[in-house]
Amino acid sequence: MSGEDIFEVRRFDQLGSTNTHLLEQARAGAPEGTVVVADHQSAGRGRLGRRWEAPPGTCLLVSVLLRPVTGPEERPLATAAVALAAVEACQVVAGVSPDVKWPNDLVVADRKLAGVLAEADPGAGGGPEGSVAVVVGLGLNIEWPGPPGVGGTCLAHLTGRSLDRDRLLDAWLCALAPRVVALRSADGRLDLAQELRERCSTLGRPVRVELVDGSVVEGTATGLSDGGHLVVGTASGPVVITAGDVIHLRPNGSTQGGG
Ligand code: BT5
Repeated sequence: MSGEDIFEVRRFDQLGSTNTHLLEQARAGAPEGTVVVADHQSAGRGRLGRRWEAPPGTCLLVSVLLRPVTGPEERPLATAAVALAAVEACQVVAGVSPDVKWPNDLVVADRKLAGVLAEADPGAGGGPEGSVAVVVGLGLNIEWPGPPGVGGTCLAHLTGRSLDRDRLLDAWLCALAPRVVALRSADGRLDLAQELRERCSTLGRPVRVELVDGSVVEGTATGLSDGGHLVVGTASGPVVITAGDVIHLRPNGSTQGGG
């Protein structure tokens, strides 16, 4: 079975941002499982107003519309479902096994291979009662390692060969399908959280977490909650992080790469 038997895939040569486009479609009533893919984005977005950049045709730029019934406390698991499906697609198509750097990066040897952006729109109903639209976008570098200075990498550099974007898209959709089902049940969400723990290279590391309000938490990443939040052990006890930029520190406290 191909991924396009499971998801409704809409393809574009160019969009501002696949996430922005799909959020608009969600407001217009698009169903769960709608997928938007573009060869190029003129205004690709990262978190907190940052940019996602990629020359045309070099990156898998794709977003999926989910309508989870869960509350915001479990929303990180939607990011995890997309990231873990991307890990599996890289393994199947490229023989590359990235780690997940909490909350939203795929990394190989601490270099950023992909980023995930989840955005909720409570105004875009239309799904099961109590659900909101959550659009989750993935940018996966295939031929270009990202802008200079960001410490990125791409599958072509990691494998020494060029890879077919459509095969990666199809492998990602096939890997995503069971994880979207998992998001719908309490047991499935526990399984996703456990899979994330097993893949997450942040766990066990000394970290500095920069929170959205500008404050900083430093300590050791000791665990992930069942909702996918990061637990950092600090001098004053454990702190649960719901959102932030994680910098992996070397044991002597120097940095190893940021968001
Ligand atoms: C992310 O944000 O990593 C989320 C990126 C999500 C992109 C996808 S593409 C499809 C969908 N549609 C969108 O508009 N977005 C999603 P964040 O953690 O904030 O990281 C952003 C930072 O990553 C930037 O500030 C740069 O430092 C770096 N960066 C930008 N482009 C990159 C690339 N191609 N490869 C590696 N790093 C990059």
